[in-house]
Amino acid sequence: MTRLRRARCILALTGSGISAESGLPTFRGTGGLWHDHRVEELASPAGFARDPVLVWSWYNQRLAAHRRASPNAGHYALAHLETLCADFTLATQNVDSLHKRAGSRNLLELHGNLREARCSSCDARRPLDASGLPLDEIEHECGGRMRPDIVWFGEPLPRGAWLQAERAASRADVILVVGTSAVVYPAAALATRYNASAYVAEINLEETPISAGVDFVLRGPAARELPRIVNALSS
Ligand code: BJW
Repeated sequence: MTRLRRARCILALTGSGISAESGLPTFRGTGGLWHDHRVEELASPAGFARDPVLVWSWYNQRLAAHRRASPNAGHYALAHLETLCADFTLATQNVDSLHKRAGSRNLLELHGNLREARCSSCDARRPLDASGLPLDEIEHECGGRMRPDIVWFGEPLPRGAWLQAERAASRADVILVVGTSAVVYPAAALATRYNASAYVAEINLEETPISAGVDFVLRGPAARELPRIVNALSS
């Protein structure tokens, strides 16, 4: 807590676990499959080329769930923490927009978001409402295909967001790693590979590949642990 209180620069890295208490499923582990398809099959350019209707069905269903969900106490605690720290960056792997809806401002959506679809050929964009993209509108008039505006396996992260995240990791005094299995790169590298002197705290229900190397571990749900930390800081 002292390290966090004294921190001049904080980076928070979040994954799907922070949205679990908003009712959204995580990717891996129990319930991390969708109709017997692995995430890697659905969230990849090859998977999209093979079966765009299947992939859009998955994203449309997820988008509807995102819109029904509300930010939880963990999302709000990070938005509040940002107001207490002059140099605060939130890098999320999530595409559910819950951090944005909770009021986080210096937010880097490393894996994109589901607010828009874009054409894989001409880059035309269209906003997505709660029902997502109609399956008969996947084919775009230019001959390309509309795809979700998110980052699939094998694709580079948005350059600007990634550079800002790298810089925030390099200068951070404290790095909070929340609700991520820390197996997907390059996002996971932000936790441990950019700054040997940062104090790294992990908040997760389970052990992850980075647990043994971090400075502090809180084994509990993010929606409980984050408000506890932030309330203690602001009291
Ligand atoms: C709770 C909780 C509660 C539950 N409270 N906690 C070999 C080595 C290293 C890298 C590679 C490699 N082979 C291939 C790669 C690269 C690849 C990669 O990392 N693969 C690994 C899986 C091996 N990475 C990429 O391809 C990336 N791009 C890239 O590297 O580009 C290079 C390039 C450069 C230049 C040109 C071209 C290319 C892109 C990665 C994109 C990932 N995309 C996805 C899907 C898209 C978005 C979407 O559909 O939503 O992003 S995959 C999926 O995993 C999604 C997530 O954002 C991401 C991370 O998952 P997350 O959030 O951590 O979820 P889970 O389920 O894994 O974990 C949840 C955690 O929460 C658990 O730990 C629970 O315990 C915890 N929890 N409830 C607190 N209440």
